[in-house]
Amino acid sequence: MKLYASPLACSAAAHLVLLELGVAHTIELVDIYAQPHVLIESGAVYRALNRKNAVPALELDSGELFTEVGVILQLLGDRSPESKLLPRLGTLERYRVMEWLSYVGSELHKTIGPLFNPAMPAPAKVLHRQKLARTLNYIEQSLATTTCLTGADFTVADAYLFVMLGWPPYFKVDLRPYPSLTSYHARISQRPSFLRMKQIIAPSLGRLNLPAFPDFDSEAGAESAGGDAGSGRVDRE
Ligand SMILES: N[C@@H](CCC(=O)N[C@@H](CS)C(=O)NCC(=O)O)C(=O)O
Repeated sequence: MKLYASPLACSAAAHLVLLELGVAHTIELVDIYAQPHVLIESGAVYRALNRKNAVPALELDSGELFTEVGVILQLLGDRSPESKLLPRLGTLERYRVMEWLSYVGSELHKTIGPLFNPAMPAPAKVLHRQKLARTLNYIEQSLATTTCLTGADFTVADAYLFVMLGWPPYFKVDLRPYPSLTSYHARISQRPSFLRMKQIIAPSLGRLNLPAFPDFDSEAGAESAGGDAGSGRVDRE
């Protein structure tokens, strides 16, 4: 299967899950900062492949294309039923993971995304930041008693949340007031899948003139991410 992805975008959650599962795959990088969005290798126009013109998109070996982070993560988990990344369909545990996927997608992803948009008026950004604080507070409280979102096991919902938590430093939202989120992010940063993903995406970050994945628990990380965001290469959603 092939994942259409952009190194720092939400598609990183699907990339992370592919690496967690150890499933054979290829990554086709899309420059979502170029207009029109193009495949980095061939220069082909991405919209011709995916009319939504957004990453991620997952192409199965049959040629079928699936979009939407929350669905791609479940599709991947269901194809590796032996893994603990996704409880079986029909179980209450599965609905807990789906509940988090939906919350991260609708309340966090789509609240943070507009903050990247340089055209978003300042008053609207203030409202988004307030909403973001409420959402982060809710997740902070949820993580105070568990190591992962639904308990002890890392699931596809954690992959999604983890990638979203990498974004706030780009627009100078300080996550240090959220100690559970900070230690959660630090723990997941040490997973072999993420360390491997960082190695894989490193060459493309330079090629796309993107900043490194930030360590938001360090002041330097937040500063460098914020500074690079000013270059306009992450001002996109
Ligand atoms: N509803 C989609 C949204 C995906 C999305 O927002 N992708 C962003 C990157 S995080 C993107 O490709 N943006 C490019 C653009 O909007 O031009 C999903 O959940 O997968």
